[in-house]
Amino acid sequence: METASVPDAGHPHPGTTKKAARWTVGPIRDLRDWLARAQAIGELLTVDKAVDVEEEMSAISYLVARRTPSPAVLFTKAKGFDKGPVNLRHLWNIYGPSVRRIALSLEEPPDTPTIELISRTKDKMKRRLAPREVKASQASVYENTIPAGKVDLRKLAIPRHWPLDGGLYAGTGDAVITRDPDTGYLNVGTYRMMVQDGNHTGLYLSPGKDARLHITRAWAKGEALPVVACWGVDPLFMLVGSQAFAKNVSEFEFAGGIKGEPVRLVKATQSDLLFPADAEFVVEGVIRPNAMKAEGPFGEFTGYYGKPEALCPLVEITAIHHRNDPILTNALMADYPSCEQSGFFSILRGAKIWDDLEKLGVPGVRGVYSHPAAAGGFGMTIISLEQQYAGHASQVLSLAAQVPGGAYYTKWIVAVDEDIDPTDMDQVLWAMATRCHPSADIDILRSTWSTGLDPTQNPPEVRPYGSKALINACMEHRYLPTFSKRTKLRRSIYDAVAGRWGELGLPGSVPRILAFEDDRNGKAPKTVYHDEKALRTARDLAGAKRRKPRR
Ligand SMILES: Cc1cc2nc3c(=O)[nH]c(=O)nc-3n(C[C@H](O)[C@H](O)[C@H](O)COP(=O)(O)O)c2cc1C
Ligand SMILES: [Mn+2]
Repeated sequence: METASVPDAGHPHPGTTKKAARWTVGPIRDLRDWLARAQAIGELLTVDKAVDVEEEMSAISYLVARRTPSPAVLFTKAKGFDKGPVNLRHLWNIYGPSVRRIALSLEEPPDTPTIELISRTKDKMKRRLAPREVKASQASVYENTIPAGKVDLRKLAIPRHWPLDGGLYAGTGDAVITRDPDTGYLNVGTYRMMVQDGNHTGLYLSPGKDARLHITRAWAKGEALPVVACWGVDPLFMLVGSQAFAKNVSEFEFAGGIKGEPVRLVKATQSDLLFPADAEFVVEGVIRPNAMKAEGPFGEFTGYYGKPEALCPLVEITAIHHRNDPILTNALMADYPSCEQSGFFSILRGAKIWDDLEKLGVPGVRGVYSHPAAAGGFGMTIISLEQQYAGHASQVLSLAAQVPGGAYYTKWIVAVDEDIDPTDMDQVLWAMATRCHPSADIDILRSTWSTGLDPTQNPPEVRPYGSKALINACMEHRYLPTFSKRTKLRRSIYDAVAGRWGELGLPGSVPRILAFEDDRNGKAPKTVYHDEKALRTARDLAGAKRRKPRR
């Protein structure tokens, strides 16, 4: 690895010299602050040698994501662009598979255990803070402006991600801001933008995505829709911009809630939109009524090229603003683990679904996980649940499959009991193999919210409709009192062994265990109420089964 050099942290925080304690110094201000902190926890690699933006940077991102540890990579030189009008730098593998960098953005200690991080994020999602508007003079993004007549995207170092992509993609790890034409709230969405010519880009939007709904309603009134796209920005905005938050509340409020202070926004110059004041590189534009142009294909989160080239809204660029030596934030879509969204979806999406379930007042949820290997975290949701009543698991499965945070794409929804850690696939598979009776415990939902990017439905025209399997891998509720008893260690024995772990020369540290024999002390599980008659019937049935072979 090359040596990592300190990026120019634009706004040093007081007390940031103590490396180990760096994440504790208060809300991250902008991308440069984020980079300094990633560096401080040893997770930033700076490459100063010239690297090609056409396929080379993305290839490095793909490969570095397959290494452990897997640092974020900042390229300071794009090959062939040393004389370009803007000295664009490029950040790749922003989070990659690193839960530590995700924790950093969530303003949590880098070594927080995964399930704990999901739980804290879920709680933070309940906290909304309205953004704070600052003056243009206080916004570092206005260090440089390129007016409409001078914009030429072809002179900028804009990457090609995959060999068969339909073009160069400038916005990927981005934050695209639009205003709802009816309610006026500001949406932040992470959407890809392909260069179409010197001053136009595409804006790809799957059905049901908020900016697409805004465009549709603006066009219905015969109006153009203004847009601001931050192509280089504090990656927290990608975290919130890629979750399905309520359609009438700004993601900026959730970003503030996560930061613990309002985000600083500045007014655009060509519209009344607001965007992060310390963004690196920002494009203002307008989507005129019915302006569409063929876009794609693009190597997607599924690990496939999404679908053939198709019409998509066209953005006419009306101004560009950028900091000095701006940094473009790039997000590679790929198979696991190289898909930029995989790692952070496993935290944010699980947290969002959990939050949605809590808002509905569903009890007993102990954890929710979107497994990163399942199509960038979109493909599978696992819910750990303390069953409290008949039908509880089935209710949770149906809701988790359809709540706003979890409905899009997801194909596999799995419920497990509370003694299973949903972030540990080995435990989940054990539950699926021992507590699920496929002929009785799997339900299918049809014609659900999905995307043309799903390769499994053909021909492509029918692709937007998905389907979902609800897999109940909880112990069958009806027979909880008599369900085969799991082999568990006695807590006193575990404690004794743990206490002598080192003395006995046992390897590594003591594994964490969730369930002990003494917890339930051989009695019926605490969460189940069965009336005596039902209980007797269950015991009789179980007894009859056991006796059978002896006859
Ligand atoms: C890096 C990245 C790129 C994405 N690109 C797109 C895209 O081009 N089009 C799209 O519809 N969704 C895309 N998504 C998914 C959306 O960001 C996500 O569904 C989000 O909920 C959209 O915001 P909205 O709910 O405000 O519409 C992308 C997600 C990530 C993480
Ligand atoms: Mn939204």
